[in-house]
Amino acid sequence: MKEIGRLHVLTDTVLQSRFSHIELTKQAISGGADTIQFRQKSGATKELIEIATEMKRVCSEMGATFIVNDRIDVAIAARADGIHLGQDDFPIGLARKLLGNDAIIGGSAGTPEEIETCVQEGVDYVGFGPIYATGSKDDAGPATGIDFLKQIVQTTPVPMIAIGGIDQTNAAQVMAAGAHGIAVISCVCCRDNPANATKELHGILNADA
Ligand code: TZP
Ligand code: MG
Repeated sequence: MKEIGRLHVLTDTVLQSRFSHIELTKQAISGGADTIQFRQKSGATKELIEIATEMKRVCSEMGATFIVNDRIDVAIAARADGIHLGQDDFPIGLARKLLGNDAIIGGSAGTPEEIETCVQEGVDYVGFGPIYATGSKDDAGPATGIDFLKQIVQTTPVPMIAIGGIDQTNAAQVMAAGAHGIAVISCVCCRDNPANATKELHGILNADA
């Protein structure tokens, strides 16, 4: 059975430039992140592969799952554990054929229809949101709200990773709504101390454990 992490940190060097993808990876894992997603929308492919390869090495050494956002070529080259694909990205079914059954494939969805598409195409988890308003993604769409998450989680047959505007103040509420886990950018990457910020989230997610 493929294990899907509960605390996904998406590394970002556009919203902030104090920490590199590698530094964020190390800090987030040391703070308790079980999944790191390399999210970089621009740059030379060769450079993306170099960064991803180092991130994969760090993740393996520190025991975290490594996912690449969007770029299946980079995921393959870096031997990532999986890929996260949006509705208009590389087709999920084709990614499965290329990466095989062991790969973790996540899909983004913001509506029940998009969830259905992801599930039919064979995702291992759905990244659902934005749950709350976010300034980290220009085309994120309207916030779904916590009540809708609560409702949609009941009928979704794969783990739901909630995303969008989630931070240390509302993560408990999101988990209580039935999400399998959370994915975050700014409340870790944009904080002075990403490791401590992750630790706070980890504490919230594991409060009942
Ligand atoms: N997909 C939906 S919302 C979002 C993505 C990548 C941005 C999440 O960033 P933040 O800073 O955690 O709101
Ligand atoms: Mg995408």
